[in-house]
Amino acid sequence: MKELEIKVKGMMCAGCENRVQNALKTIDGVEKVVANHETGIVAVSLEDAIAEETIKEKIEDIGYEVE
Ligand SMILES: [Cu+2]
Repeated sequence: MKELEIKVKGMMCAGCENRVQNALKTIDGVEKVVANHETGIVAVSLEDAIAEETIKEKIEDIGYEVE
């Protein structure tokens, strides 16, 4: 298990936090996601085998920008 903190642009409210959290939880091996629109940080706990790139692509797929 590892932890990532990803800086994301474009989350404006709690609804955005939920969108990001729900999208990332659909990835197999993602255990926990906490998104904070005020800081722009998305904290992800995931299995070691999952590439950071996979997480970032998912965030971009739903319309947010990864810094
Ligand atoms: Cu929003």
